Amino acid sequence: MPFAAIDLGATSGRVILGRVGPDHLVLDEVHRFANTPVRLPTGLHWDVLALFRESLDGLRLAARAGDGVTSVGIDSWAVDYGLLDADGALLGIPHHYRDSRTEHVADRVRDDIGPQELYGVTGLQHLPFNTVFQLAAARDGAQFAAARTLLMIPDLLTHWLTGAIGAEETNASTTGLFDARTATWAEELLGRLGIERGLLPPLRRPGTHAGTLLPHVAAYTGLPADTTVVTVASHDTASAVAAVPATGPHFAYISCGTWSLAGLELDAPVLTEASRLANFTNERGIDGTIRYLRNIMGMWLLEECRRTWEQRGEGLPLRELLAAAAAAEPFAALIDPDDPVFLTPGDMPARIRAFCHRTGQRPPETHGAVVRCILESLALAHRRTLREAAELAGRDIHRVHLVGGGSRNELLCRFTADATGLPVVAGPTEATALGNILVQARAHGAVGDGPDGLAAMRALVAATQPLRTYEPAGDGRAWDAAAARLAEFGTARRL
Ligand code: LRH
Repeated sequence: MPFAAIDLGATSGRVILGRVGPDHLVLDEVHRFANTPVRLPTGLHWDVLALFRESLDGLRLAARAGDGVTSVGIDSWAVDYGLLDADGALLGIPHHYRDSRTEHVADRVRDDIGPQELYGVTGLQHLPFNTVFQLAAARDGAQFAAARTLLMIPDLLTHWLTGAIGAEETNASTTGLFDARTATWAEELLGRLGIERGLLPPLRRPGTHAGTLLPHVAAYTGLPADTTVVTVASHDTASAVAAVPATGPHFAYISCGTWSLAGLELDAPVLTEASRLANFTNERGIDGTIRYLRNIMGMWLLEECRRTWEQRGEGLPLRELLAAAAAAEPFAALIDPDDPVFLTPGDMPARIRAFCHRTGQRPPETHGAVVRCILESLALAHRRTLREAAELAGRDIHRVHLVGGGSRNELLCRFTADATGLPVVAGPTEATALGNILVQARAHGAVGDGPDGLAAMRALVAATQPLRTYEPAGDGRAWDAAAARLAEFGTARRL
């Protein structure tokens, strides 16, 4: 059966057609487009209309691809939202989470609700751009006053495709307004934050039907009007984790793209003070699972370096950069990827050099040395995060699944295996789209349902997608020494 996934990432979007049967799972990317944020006097925004138009064009291509489209599912990055007025019109242009307007807002919210209490209910890691802080920044504005409905980005697109209103729960769990213990909106907190309960739509679970296409959407795309939009795990990371080809409980995952999301899959949230202080999050996965993880700055560091170099006419193809990194001196310079100085867009090589200066290291000069510094530092951050997660959750890790675009980066996979001392299974690259498609397929009975439905989905991924295992090798003691060096930098405040 064919299913269409609209998969929106922070730098690009895709429409992917997935064909699923009992023993096959084949993806066909029918449309890819850039996701380019736009800076306006009001800050950094997403071009949501362009994203919607490109999604429609992708669906149109999917409709023509030959064997039809059983249903459509949408996932995107988390935390960002659009506001609708009483007539259902979009108020303003959704902000990008990397916009700086939330910079000091968290402190204000903390004055109203203490961080312990906030964590005890939501279990959410502190990130300056969590929806709760974005809303606090927006609260005194004219748009917020007129707002009647808040829709997360995939829910907004679902609304524009179908007219339906709802809040998908894996993405709702990234807002800071969701109760991790009960999987409902955190009603009591809302009142104290000055957020009307009615602003938040009813929650919906992955695997349920959101609605059917509006007539003008069906006419434009060429899809039948009774085509359903299935609610998938609309937070891209939740979709990616659903497609991790793991068996048993003793695995960790790293969903590695713009961000590295590294952690464990648990049955219940960990809401301890130690967990809060280590800044682990308890986001919702499919089937009521908990994604116990921490955000690591990820390939963003490399992407921003490449953007800076390209602007200066010094750009090199990724292959050449990675070859230069492989040949560069090991552990010459290290950064803490979780230092907030790396969060916002801008001259990344300069910020990396400044970090090295500040910590008494010789700054990397060549492109190869910068890339080596990034990849070794990311591998060390993977190690630190997974070890802390294992300890805080009381769960042994026997292997690491590294999925997403970063799984194509051999050097990063090898460094991660060496740094963690664990086998790293790399792939699938398209984990997010696979998770999106598999949840749709399951809703249509095309993969095993029932209590072990998630295991059946993962078994299908393992049986059909190319995977590569990196056994830990190299000099373990050199990685231990590098980890100790990183620990000494004492980054004042992590993400
Ligand atoms: C990854 C991601 C991540 C969020 C961030 C905003 O794309 O969804 O899980 O923390 O974007």
